[in-house]
Amino acid sequence: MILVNLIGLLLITFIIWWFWLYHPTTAVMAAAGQIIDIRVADGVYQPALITAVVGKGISLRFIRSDETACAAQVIFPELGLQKELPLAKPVVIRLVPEKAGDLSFQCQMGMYRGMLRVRSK
Ligand SMILES: [Cu+2]
Repeated sequence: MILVNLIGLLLITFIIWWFWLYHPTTAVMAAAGQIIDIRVADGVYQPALITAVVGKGISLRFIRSDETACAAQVIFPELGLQKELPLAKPVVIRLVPEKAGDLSFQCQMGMYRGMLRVRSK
């Protein structure tokens, strides 16, 4: 009984950490016009944090190797952008960030999560 409680507690701790406390730390900086490859596998985008500059277009190339339906879409909620990610078929999303700030992207359930950090210059 205690063991079951303990496992439950660990699970809750993990869920809280994953959804609210976890933030990607290593950033990939995108030069203007550059294509950034983002791997979609094992529950994480890699890289999950990309920095860009206002007004400089970048391309994000999503390459999905996770077969689960969870990874089937990528969504940029702030941009109202939603794309299907077919398995093993790279999908390029071109963006020109219009203002500084963080643009998140995620799968439809919010399990996969990433961030596009836009700087003013
Ligand atoms: Cu998902």
